[in-house]
Amino acid sequence: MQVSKSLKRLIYWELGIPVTLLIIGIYHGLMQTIYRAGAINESKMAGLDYYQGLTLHGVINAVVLTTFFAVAFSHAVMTFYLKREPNKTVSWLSFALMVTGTVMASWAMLAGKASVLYTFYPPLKAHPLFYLGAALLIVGSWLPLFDWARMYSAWKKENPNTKTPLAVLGTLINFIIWFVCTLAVAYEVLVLLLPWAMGIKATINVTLARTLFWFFGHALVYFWLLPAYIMFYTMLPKLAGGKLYSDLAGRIALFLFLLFSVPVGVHHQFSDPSITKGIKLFQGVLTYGVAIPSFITAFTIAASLEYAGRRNGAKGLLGFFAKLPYLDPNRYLFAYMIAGLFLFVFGGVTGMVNASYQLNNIVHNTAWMPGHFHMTVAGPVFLAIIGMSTYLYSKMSGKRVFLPRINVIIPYLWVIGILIFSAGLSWGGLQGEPRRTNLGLTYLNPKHELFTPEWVPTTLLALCGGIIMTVAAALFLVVFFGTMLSRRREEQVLDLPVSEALHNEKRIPLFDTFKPWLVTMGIILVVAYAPALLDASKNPGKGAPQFLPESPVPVESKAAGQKTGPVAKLESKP
Ligand code: HAS
Repeated sequence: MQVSKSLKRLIYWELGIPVTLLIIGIYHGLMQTIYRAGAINESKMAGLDYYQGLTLHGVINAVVLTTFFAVAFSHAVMTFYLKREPNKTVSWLSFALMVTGTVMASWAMLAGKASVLYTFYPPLKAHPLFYLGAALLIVGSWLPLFDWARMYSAWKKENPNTKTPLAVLGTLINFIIWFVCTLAVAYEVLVLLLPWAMGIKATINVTLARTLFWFFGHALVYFWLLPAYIMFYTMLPKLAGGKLYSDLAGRIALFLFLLFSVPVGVHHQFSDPSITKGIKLFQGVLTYGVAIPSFITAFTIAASLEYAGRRNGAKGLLGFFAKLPYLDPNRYLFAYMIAGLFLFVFGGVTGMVNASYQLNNIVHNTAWMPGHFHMTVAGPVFLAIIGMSTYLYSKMSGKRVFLPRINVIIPYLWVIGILIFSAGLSWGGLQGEPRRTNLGLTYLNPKHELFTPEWVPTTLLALCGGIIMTVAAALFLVVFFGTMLSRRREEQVLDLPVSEALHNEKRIPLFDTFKPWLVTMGIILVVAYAPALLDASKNPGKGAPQFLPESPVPVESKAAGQKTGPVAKLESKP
């Protein structure tokens, strides 16, 4: 379909800005693996220190890129399916707020005034502009939801008995989750962090801040994931040459995300002392609930791929795997999606390990954790984002994809990199290798008393994976910007692949309306979170020992001459 110049421009900017920033995000990802492998024994390189780099890496890749993309992609989906455009003023105002917020936060990070990582846990303190910037980015991304709701209700009035298109349903659900979960982080920023960062309040309730953050933080991961799921359900079967196995399965999965995405954040706080065991158990059980829609997705998409493979001539039980268009440059989106799904099998399994209260004790805050999340957010999510960014830009600008054969191998190269990288991290994590630590200064520095040789192979493996990932990401940048710089050769259109459903079940009103789901969501949220927030408010904790960026050992223990960490462990062995 044809769309206005204004919408085209808006989508180009919303895709182009975060992809440009990704250059910084990727550079700092590679630097992480280099520091951690002990190849650098310094606290900074090229004027940027380890924690500053890690903050830039997390904020740009996991927050800025994902949020800008979700808004751009959702504009495209809503316009394409509802055949009407979003309001210009609202969309550009949302864009302006997101850009202003990003500039403010980027300044604070680059100036070294906000090395607080993407979770900005207190007592780490950032410059007020970092918090304000984050708040503006979020508020900017809220605005389109209200406009899309208006577009949707106009469409619904004209089509009262037609099923809401699955992609539209997914988009609205995603942004409702986003709106609800970000209310908590907005409260954390405006009421707790900003007054403290500005010196108006002297102290802060760290546990409450963490609990509010994780109310937002786990739902955030589904806000990242749902655009990819929308692509898997509504585009992948068609690209594979088949049909979506069941439309109803997709609807059920999406509504389950609405119920379970938010009330599970305490599973990030299993080790926090102030929250009682009952709440941890309850949210642990709900965490298994939030895996159900992903299991539904795994079976539905596998069945859709099997159908496609058989249609393409496959025989035998698993022969369909051999009849899918893995390397077709004209259907490169298939490559990005199948590669992401493959990684998500491992991302899902490691997530189930994290969700277990007992196993979590072993892996919490170890390198296992980035191993898990690089197979989720840097797996299906990142691949869907970069593949779709190239696709949307190329279609809407009428420019052909630059280096199409390279483009189709990028996702597989990325998969190889991530598998090696995450294997190193997961292996190291099981041996106690900590996350978020400049290992090159201590544990991976042979001259240091904390040197831990067990982590040499694990960090080297992660370094090898990191180099391959960097090559894949650099190739993506060449393809994306190469496409931007090439000449227009085709008609400029907004066109998305649309999968028909093999089982197109008749419309069931419960799965085509939001009210009962929103009410149930509210009830589960209150039951899961009221006691957690009460606990956190009542028990602020007695305060953590002080750490300095250059050492994983608390200051007091160092002053008292005590050894901690693996050295202490080894010395205490009989
Ligand atoms: Fe997670 C920590 C539990 C999913 C991201 N997670 C994190 C962190 C991040 C993150 C960033 O319970 C770290 C936060 C921090 O900085 O501290 N996670 C889960 C569970 C799931 C899960 C149960 N996580 C995700 C997704 C993420 C993500 C999705 C990003 C997008 N996670 C945890 C827990 C922690 C945690 C604890 C805290 C740990 C701690 O101690 O700090 C589930 O949603 C996973 C369900 C997924 C599945 C997989 C389904 C498989 C599919 C693929 C099918 C493939 C096909 C194709 C059909 C059940 C759909 C096959 C093709 C071939 C060619 C073979």
